[in-house]
Formats: sequence, structure tokens, C-alpha cells
Amino acid sequence: MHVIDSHTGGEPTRVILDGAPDLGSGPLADRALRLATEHKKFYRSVMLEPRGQPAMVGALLVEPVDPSCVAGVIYFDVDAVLGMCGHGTIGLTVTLAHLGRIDIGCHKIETPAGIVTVELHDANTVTVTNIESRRVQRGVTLDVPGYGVVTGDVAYGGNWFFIVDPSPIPVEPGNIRHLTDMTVAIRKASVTQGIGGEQGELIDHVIFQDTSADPGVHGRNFVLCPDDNYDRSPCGTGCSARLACLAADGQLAPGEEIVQHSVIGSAYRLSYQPGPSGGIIPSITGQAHIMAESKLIFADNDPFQAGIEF
Ligand code: PYC
Repeated sequence: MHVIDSHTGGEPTRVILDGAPDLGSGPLADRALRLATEHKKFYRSVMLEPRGQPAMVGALLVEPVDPSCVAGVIYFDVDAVLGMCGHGTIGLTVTLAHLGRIDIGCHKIETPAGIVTVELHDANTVTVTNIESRRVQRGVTLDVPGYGVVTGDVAYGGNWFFIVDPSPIPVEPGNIRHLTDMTVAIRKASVTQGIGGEQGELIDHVIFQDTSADPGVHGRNFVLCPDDNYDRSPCGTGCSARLACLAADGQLAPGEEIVQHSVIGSAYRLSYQPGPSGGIIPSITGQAHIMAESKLIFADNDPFQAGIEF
């Protein structure tokens, strides 16, 4: 299996070029469901140690349905198949350029959540124009065992987010263990208390939004992903969901740009335009760097052929 690894603001993406199971040729959402239900062992083996690393997101290249797209892609982490992935799309775009498959300029990429547009500015810098994003519930209270009542918004940005602003814990690297424990407890409470998307979709990510002392920086976030790892980048789909909340609250005007930092200090530039269905169309600009071009080997006599499971 040939893969190319990149990182977007520290958050790794592994683009799978070959060697994956055949998912057929229907809509990407159907192919993503097939990956989630029939090929869990496959995608876990690519993400788990020793071949993968914590927080890594896989990007499986597939044939797009829409021929105007340069690629189709299905994203996943070790525990879930994702609707969309912002940092992964920045990493994928830089990888496609590295492979010589795209040039500087605008291109379309098909994902299970819909078609997104990417603009490659230079070898590392990409703007993703995401699918329409929206806030679906404001000021939802959750009773979180061990932590008490927590209030947040439910919003969609290609994945489902519970966003707590202001963060109850300062968003800084020294607090990552504490931030992880509390956000995991919040996600579990959202499931047991039936809080999710309009169609009962599960909250798969939790965001704590903090202020930033850095001049010109709007804020610093901590984003919990489905695999209980935190996003090293500011999370493209999470920033989309958060932009939808800022827009709904009248706190950011269309076209106004802000800089969002992650807990480790990597940056995205963000803005939005009004969407056709009452939500917003987010733009996320960030940078990715290629780290490795590798061939993964899954030898039959390898005791950890399927990865380290416990
Ligand atoms: O950037 O959208 C994102 C993302 C989702 C999970 C990890 N990163």
C-alpha cells in the first residue's frame, strides 16, 4: 500500500494511493458507509500504531462521481469514518500538487459531505471553501458526570460539533490531559442525554474555545476528535461550525477575516459568505507539509499486522 504523509499545522494526514478495498462506484456517502461497516479492520490497521500515529487522519482516494472534481476522498481516523476533514483537505491538496496531479489554482474535490473547492496558492498554502455549515442549537445544557452543568452550541461543519465558549479550562499545551478528559466526558454525556444533529446524528467532536493573548489572533481552540485525540490544527470542519455560530450571533460579518490558533499554536485564516440555505460557506486557509512517501507492509507473520489493539 503506497501512502503519502503530510501534516497540516502539526495534524497528520495519510493519503492512501493504492491497496485499499474496492468500495464500488456509487455516491461517496454510500462508499463511506461501506468503509465504516465492512472494512473497519482495514482502516484501523492503517491508522493504529505501529504503522500509524495518534491523531492521524486517513484520506482514501476514490474515483469521484462528478467528473469535474480532481479527486474523490473518504476521510477516517482510527475510530470513525468522517463526513469531511478540513486539515485533511489541505494536506490532500498539497499531496496532489506534490504528485504533479494539480497545479496552482482552484480545483474541486468530492467528499461524502459534498463537493468542496480548494485553491492552491503555493506548494504549501491552501484555501478550502467548505460545504454549507450551520448552527442547529444554541445554549444547550449537558449534565456532565464529574464536571457538572456545561453549556454549548451544536453546529455542523462537515462533522458534528458541541462548542463550549468560553472554555472552562485555559486552552494551553500544559492542560491537554485535563482538556481531553473533560471533552471526552462531554461527548459521552451528549450521547446519553440525546443531544446531536437534526436527524439524531451523534456529536463526534467537542470544541473548547478560548481567547488568545497574541495580537491579531481571534482565539485558541482545543478540538477533541472521535478517536479521543486532540486536533493539532485548529480543525477545518470545527472552525466551519464555529464560524456558523459567530455568524448566527452577529459577531462576524461576511468576508471579515479572523485568525484562529490551535492549542499548540498552529494557525488558520477564516472567513465566510452567506450560504444558499440559511447557513454559511466557510473559507479556511492553512499550510501543509509533506513528511513521507512510504510503502506500508502488512506481513502475514507480523503479530501486529492489524495494529496495536487493546
Ligand atoms: O480539520 O476538519 C478537520 C478535522 C477533523 C478531524 C481532524 N481534523
